[in-house]
Amino acid sequence: MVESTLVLAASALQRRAFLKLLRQVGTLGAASAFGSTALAALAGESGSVTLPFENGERELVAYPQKRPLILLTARPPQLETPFSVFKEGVITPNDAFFVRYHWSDIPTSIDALSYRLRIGGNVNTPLDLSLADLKQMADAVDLVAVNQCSGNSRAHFTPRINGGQLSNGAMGNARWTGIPLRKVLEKAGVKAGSVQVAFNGLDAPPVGDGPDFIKALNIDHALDGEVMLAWQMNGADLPLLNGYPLRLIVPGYYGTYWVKHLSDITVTDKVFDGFWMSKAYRIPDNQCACIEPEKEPVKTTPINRMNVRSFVTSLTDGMYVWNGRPATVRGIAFDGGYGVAEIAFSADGGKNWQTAQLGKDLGKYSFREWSATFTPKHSGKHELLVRAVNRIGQSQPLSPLLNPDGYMRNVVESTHVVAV
Ligand SMILES: Nc1nc2c(c(=O)[nH]1)N[C@H]1C(S)=C(S)[C@@H](COP(=O)(O)O)O[C@H]1N2
Ligand SMILES: [Mo]
Repeated sequence: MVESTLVLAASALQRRAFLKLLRQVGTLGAASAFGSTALAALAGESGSVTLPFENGERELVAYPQKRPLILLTARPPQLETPFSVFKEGVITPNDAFFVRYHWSDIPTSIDALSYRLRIGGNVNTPLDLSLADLKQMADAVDLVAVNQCSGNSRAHFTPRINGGQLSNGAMGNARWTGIPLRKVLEKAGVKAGSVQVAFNGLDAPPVGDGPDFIKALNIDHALDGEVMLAWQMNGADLPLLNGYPLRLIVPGYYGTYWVKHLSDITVTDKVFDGFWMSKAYRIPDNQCACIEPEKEPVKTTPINRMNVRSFVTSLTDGMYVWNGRPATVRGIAFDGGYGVAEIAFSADGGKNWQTAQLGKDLGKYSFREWSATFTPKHSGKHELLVRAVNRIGQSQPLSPLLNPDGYMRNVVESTHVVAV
């Protein structure tokens, strides 16, 4: 008892220190370029956090246009959003949005005037477009959508799974502005017999190191009118680290397809077989995308639509609530684009469930806020569980589903609070 109280006190202190840090450090100016200085030198260090798993100590580092974020790697920059950001609101601020890259050779300065997007391959008229051309091509459209890394939450698996040891902050929800990819493909004229469309950005592997990061979508998907070329995020230019000046938005799909600093779109007449499609980012080709521990899947398929998830955001492990008084718990839920239909909340580790109240609907690709009220009937620990169901009846497992890369974690999350 004494021991657990001490642990709680320590984590509360850490949390306070952490919040203080977040308040202290303002955001940097909205520059569209870092200049030529090494990125690492520009990143200001601002303390540290301990994430709730083994070897969870991380530095908080402020990169240009970013508030201090959780540093996973510096070369290339991989930054995670501190989970407390998700309780600020349903839209993730640009300066708090996570950052993921594969190769260290990333653009540190992009001139918006000389920037070009090339469309080629199996098309009638190859195009070479400026940002201004793109903005004139069609009416701009707006869409609120979640971008989540396939490996979000990977570090919460036990035993450990190889790959970036991410907590739950490799996701974010933003309002994206741009034009439908379809408009550009129609202008170029997709030839009959086209199979896929491949997307490349301005970043590259260091010489001799490996395959360029190129992703592909099936032709029907690319032409569905929802996949977007976006130049704005939450009403401002994309931050450089989130893909300035243009990125692909693939609503409902894992972030791996959301290619940043988009430079080349290539229509193909066969399935694109680059490394990042044919070897990496693949999941077991079955209903659950899962497999027993230590086993290798017989057949795999490219990772695709996100599964359904939900989180408590207003309370974290070890926080206190008043015994005998109603406490309102808030959180977020999302899925791969069917939309969240219902959220079940339990305050007693899953013995009893109640239906949570859903918040404002910002569209089927957005985070959806929810809230539920419970009154602790005894002092001490209470285990809060939350489980979302989407509009096609998909839900979250009570124990984690496994695949070799630790992708798509969506186990029912549990938060322990203490009634006093
Ligand atoms: N050009 C480029 N685009 C990229 C990547 C990359 O390495 N290079 N990584 C992808 C992956 S795996 C993810 S999860 C998202 C993350 O988007 P963000 O960095 O804006 O959060 O970007 C995607 N787009
Ligand atoms: Mo990712």
